[in-house]
Amino acid sequence: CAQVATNVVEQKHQVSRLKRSRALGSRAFRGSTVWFTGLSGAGKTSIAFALEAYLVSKGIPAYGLDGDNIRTGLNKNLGFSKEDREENVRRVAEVAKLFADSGVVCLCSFVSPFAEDREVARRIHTDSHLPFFEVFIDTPLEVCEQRDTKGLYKKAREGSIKGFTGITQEYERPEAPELIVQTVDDSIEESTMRVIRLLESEGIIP
Ligand code: PPS
Ligand code: MG
Repeated sequence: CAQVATNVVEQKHQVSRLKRSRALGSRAFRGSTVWFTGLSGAGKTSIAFALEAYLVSKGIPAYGLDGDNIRTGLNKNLGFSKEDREENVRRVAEVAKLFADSGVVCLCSFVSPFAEDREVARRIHTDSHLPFFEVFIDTPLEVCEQRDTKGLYKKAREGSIKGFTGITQEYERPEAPELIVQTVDDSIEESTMRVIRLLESEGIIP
């Protein structure tokens, strides 16, 4: 068992969430996390980054954390085994919690194929009284594989990528996400609008 820190005591901030939000230019505290899950090629990054652009254009601070990007920095020591994906999601959720606490709408786009790991991400937020919205980008495997924007499905079928989600590793569909987005007949703009409607109905967007 790895060494863990003991004798650690929580240190309380002097600044409230509302005060911090005001310094960011927001009248109200809007800090929250939108967690996009779905197969590779489902549209997570496109929708999350379109939403980021929309929020920022409305003067709402937002920041997108994306699997491909995080895996070249913070999580560059992690691969795609079940254990590494669990740690990937856990670390990102902890970072997202900090963004949300700071008053930013944090947009996380990660395959996050395991329900247990997504539940951990949710708990990390709800334990700190921060809104967490799980958005399932429900694009069928056949469609993702047809698109194959990065050529990864081809490689996975040929056997040169091991443990590829949907091909040689499982994807556990969310059972009770806050929103399901079906991208097949919709444009990126239309899919993004569905998430915007959710955030409006939840009071994150005024
Ligand atoms: S996870 O499951 O949440 O830890 O994955 P994530 O951090 O989102 O990284 C997924 C991106 O990495 C590329 N890639 C793979 N995806 C799935 N399975 C395997 N084995 C794999 N190997 C590399 C791929 O570009 C994923 O990005 P998206 O945007 O989902 O296609
Ligand atoms: Mg992506």
